[in-house]
Amino acid sequence: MAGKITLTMLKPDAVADGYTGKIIDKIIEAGFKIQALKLTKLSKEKAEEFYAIHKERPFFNDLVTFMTEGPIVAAVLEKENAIEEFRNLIGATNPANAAEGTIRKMFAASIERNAIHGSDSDENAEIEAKFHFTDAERF
Ligand code: FUP
Repeated sequence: MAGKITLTMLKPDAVADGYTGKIIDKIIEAGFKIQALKLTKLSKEKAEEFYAIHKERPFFNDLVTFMTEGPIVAAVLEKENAIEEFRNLIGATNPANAAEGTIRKMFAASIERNAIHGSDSDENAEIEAKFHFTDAERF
């Protein structure tokens, strides 16, 4: 499966603002197959674990608070060259720098509240997919 999957989270801002359907539609239109999908909510501990790589960064506490403020939609997505293709679809981390037509450009308010996550490597995609889903939940 190397190179074929990415893990996304529609973040609490996007879900609360009612963009779930529109964002999933864009993902499917872009040619991604949904392997797994759920509405869930991160606990403080799980958010800290997911973003552990950013533990020492000044924005870490605000990031954890934001990611736990409401439900998220987690999904495993499958496509050839999934990591790069999906990061192109969602756009730059800061929506102010995101290209026209990207998900962050269309639906995100700021770098802190940027609507959507995409894995940054094949290795992390598998780790993040297992973080959210059991094998039995993936199709
Ligand atoms: P990305 O891979 O695009 O999700 O971005 P990063 O892994 O660099 O950052 C993870 C999350 O930390 C971002 F989605 C939002 C948050 N962040 C900030 O709040 N401030 C920053 O300066 C950088 C990232």
